[in-house]
Amino acid sequence: MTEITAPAKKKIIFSGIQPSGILTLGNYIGALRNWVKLQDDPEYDCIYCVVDLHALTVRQNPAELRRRCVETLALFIACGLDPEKNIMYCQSHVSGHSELGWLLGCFTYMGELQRMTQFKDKSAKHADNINAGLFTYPVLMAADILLYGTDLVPIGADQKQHLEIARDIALRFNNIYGDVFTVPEAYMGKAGARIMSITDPTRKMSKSDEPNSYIAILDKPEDIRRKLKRAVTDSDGIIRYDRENKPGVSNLLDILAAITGEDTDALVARFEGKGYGVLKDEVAEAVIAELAPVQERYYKILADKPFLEKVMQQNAERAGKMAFKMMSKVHKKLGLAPYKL
Ligand code: ATP
Ligand code: LTN
Repeated sequence: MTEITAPAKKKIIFSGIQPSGILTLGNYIGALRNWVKLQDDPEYDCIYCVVDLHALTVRQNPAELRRRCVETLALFIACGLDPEKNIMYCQSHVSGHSELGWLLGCFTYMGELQRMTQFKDKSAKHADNINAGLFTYPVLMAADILLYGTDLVPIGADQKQHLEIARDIALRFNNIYGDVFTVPEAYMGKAGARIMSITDPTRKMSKSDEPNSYIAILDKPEDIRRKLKRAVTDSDGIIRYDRENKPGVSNLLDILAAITGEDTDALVARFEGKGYGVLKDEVAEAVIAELAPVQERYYKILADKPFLEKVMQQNAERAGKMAFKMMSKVHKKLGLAPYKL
């Protein structure tokens, strides 16, 4: 007799990117490229979010923010994410994110948030606007993740600390109320989890920094060549992988390794006896070739506003239904009065 078993439940993947600037090569290598790899894995259902509410922790120009949300979604698709296979939408279109953010804030300690390096970095950078949102940023991120029963969160190394808090909050909540949230795990690519700034290779490449410090996914070939020619290195002239003492050269090797799939040791051997100029040229050409098809698709997709609108609305609806289920469960567990008595 054949036994009939229920189909295994797929694991949920969730990740987000802020529409706080033009997406960088760091976002591409550290996040987007891994998302594309995951979409074809039959084990997972993937949810990718433009986290516009998070971007508000830093003052934004309204017209620019509105435009960037749509552009970011277009870029997701241009990078190879299929809107039929994945749920892709804007965070502010699903109210469950903010609602769960509030509720989880009541299960998060001040001391936990005070330890966050991103909070310390951003407070130093925006000393005139150290708002409470900047402080509770990780709680909203935890809400994003826990809202969907997420199993796996593809992120760059800079977000590891935030994921830890999301796990701690989930465990704390589950300890009190039973099994409500899935405790998520981080998923980090082997190479390129931390791409550094090209003008200061001791800091991570970041889209809200000064444009010469990053390579944007949409940069023109001549700009990529110019920026990489000026990339800060060191004066000893030897190509060697040593993140601590040679952060600039190591960053270039990391970028090349992430794009070509070669490992950094093999690259060092291949560049033996060569100068930094040769390395910079090769990195520039590899980056240009990698980004060219993305750029070509991007401008076509961006021109098709009805398509983008449909993707945005349909996907927000799908996400909204999942979020509603979780919110109902959370309300019940917490003892919030039901709408119908
Ligand atoms: P901002 O500068 O506005 O803080 P950001 O450029 O750091 O933004 P986010 O939108 O915060 O980018 O991050 C989106 C995703 O990209 C996250 O998973 C993050 O870990 C990853 N990421 C961002 N910068 C890098 C980087 N330099 N190297 C690798 N991954 C990165
Ligand atoms: N905090 C992240 C962006 C982000 C995110 C998320 C990433 C917001 N919500 C949920 C993964 C899962 C950042 O600053 N890079």
